[in-house]
Amino acid sequence: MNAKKTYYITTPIYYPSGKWHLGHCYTTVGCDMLARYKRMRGYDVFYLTGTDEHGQKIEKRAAEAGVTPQAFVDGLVGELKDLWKRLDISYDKYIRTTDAYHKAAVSAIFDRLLKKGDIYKSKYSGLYCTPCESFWTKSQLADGKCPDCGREVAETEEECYFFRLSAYADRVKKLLAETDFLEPKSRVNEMVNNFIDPGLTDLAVSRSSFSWGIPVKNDAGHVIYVWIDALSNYITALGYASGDDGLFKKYWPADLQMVGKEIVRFHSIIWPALLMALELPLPKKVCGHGLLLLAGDKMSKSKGNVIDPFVLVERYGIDPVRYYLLREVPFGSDGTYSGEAFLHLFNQDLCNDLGNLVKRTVAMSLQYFGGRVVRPEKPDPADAGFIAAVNALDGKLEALIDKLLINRAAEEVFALIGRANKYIDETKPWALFKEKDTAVLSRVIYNLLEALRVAAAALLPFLTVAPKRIFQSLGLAVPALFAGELVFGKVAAYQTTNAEALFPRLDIERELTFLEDIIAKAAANSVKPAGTREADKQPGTQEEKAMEEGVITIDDFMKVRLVTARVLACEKVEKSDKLLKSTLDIGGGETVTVLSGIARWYDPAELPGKDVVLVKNLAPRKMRGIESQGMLLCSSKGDRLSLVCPEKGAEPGSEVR
Ligand code: ME8
Repeated sequence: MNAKKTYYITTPIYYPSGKWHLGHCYTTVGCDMLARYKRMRGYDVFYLTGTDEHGQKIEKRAAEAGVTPQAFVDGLVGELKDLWKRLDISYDKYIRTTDAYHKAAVSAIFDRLLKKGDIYKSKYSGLYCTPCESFWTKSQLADGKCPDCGREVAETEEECYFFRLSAYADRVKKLLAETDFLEPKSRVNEMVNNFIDPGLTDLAVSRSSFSWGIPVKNDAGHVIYVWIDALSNYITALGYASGDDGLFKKYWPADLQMVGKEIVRFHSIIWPALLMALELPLPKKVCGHGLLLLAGDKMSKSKGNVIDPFVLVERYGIDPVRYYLLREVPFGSDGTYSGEAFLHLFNQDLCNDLGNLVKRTVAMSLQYFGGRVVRPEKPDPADAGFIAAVNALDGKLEALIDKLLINRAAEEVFALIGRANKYIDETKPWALFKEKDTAVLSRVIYNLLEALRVAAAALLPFLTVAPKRIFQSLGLAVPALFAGELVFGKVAAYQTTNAEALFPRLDIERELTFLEDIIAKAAANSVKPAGTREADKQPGTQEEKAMEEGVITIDDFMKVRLVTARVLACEKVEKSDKLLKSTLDIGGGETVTVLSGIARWYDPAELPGKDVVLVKNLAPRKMRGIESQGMLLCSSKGDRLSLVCPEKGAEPGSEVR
């Protein structure tokens, strides 16, 4: 019997140094979809993820938190594993670089390269960036600062070990320029022009300024550079250099190593050079995807501009979060997170398109045939187009996933769902029922059930909850493989059961407010980089204690700019039951537009001429496509709401204190 083809897929191993965010989920959910997809295509998949737990940054964070580095990373790793559980991530192994087997293997790898002469000891004098743990030459600096993080570098001289990266420059260049090793292609030029052509110098691969790392054997005071430690995880996880390398023999080289674009340099230059030095086969493909941005900036732990995935999953469920990550941003490009886009996909694709198709199809099968719907003797030629659309999905999926176009693949499944909904409108089963045209009606419902079944099967790698519920409603077992599944006409007879609503429709305005609050809360709770005033503040001061109790300082209060404003015009916002749009005179010849959720309490006609109080320096926010440039103050209790107005009226633009 032929052994199954293997497929080894990896995510980067993440730094447990701060809050986990939606950016980490982006890579992990993307790889999870691919792993599930390949399993369903019959591959023997090994999906690896994990954490990169050594280095100066983590040592420092732990010291700031007053715990040992091990205790610090243990806490964050626990949270990450919990997150992956909540997102149904089907990894086969989770590697921690603090695992004993990994440390021993990295030590052996270092030793081997030392013996071979690919690692040697020398003196380094140059410029060092502490947060990035990187040495730079003067010509590599950007405006005199670290080219990676933009921070100050310091003149350093120390003894350290070097990896002979320069010796592999030509082979690495050939690999990048002449093969499909690195995707997307746009990243190849970036690597060759910016890093290889200017000259690859040997890489300093030990550090002596801190101790949280894997020690260099027989040389106290030196630890192995965090990137050598981290990159090796992809082979140590399979048992390389451990004496038990069965998995390594089976799965290496990796089929796909997915990373964010900011670490492509490490994975497409240092990593292949290291493997060449170890005389090991190279991964078949490294893919550098784009980043998830928030308001144009990279979502990142240190900036605190993050979306908390725990909150999203808790409120909306696993499927909507997975769907958003897989559908919204084309792999390769950057994409900006938007609450509006998330909610739109929820209501439009999941609730309207998928939810309705399931509900209508299953309900009709029950109402018209008590759930028993049998395959027609032979299909009607009139249905040929519809059947062809169902059968075409298989090939489309395969071609798109081959090119890692996950979002396009999701689009194709939803195109079929849309086609099936349209088929209901075209065939009008309720009219056929009225006319007692049972044969045609049965054929139509069978066609719909088959389209739904194929779509649900195709969705299994993307969503992990809804497709299973659909199979239950269809009275079928959930398929483990695609083989023979994505074909129209497979089921001879259906016996459907009740279909509950899969995705309840969301109130967009309410949910937008909720989603914006998450961002505000994350920013307020973000870890401040060491060295900032906030991070240096001693806990336990009177000010700190007051803040913990929800008290604000006068400085905090003075940050809010409250002014009086006169309502010039007011109207209802189209398609909204809650919002009024007011044009306000704020003095000095300036006007602003403000949206307020007060339509239940005020008729737009009663507002013009009123003096009100405006929060003037609130960040603008778009609702229903209109930008609101502030907020009106209102008092509210229970069901009562009233605008706050200066008792004697006030000149527009008067300060409120
Ligand atoms: O770089 N958008 O760890 P890290 C999309 N330990 N993906 C994002 C993202 C965002 N805004 N933010 C993070 C490290 N990621 C090293 C890796 S591998 C041998 C060592 C994802 O915690 C993306 O995959 O900074 C990115 O490359 C990775 O998290 C960086 O995670």
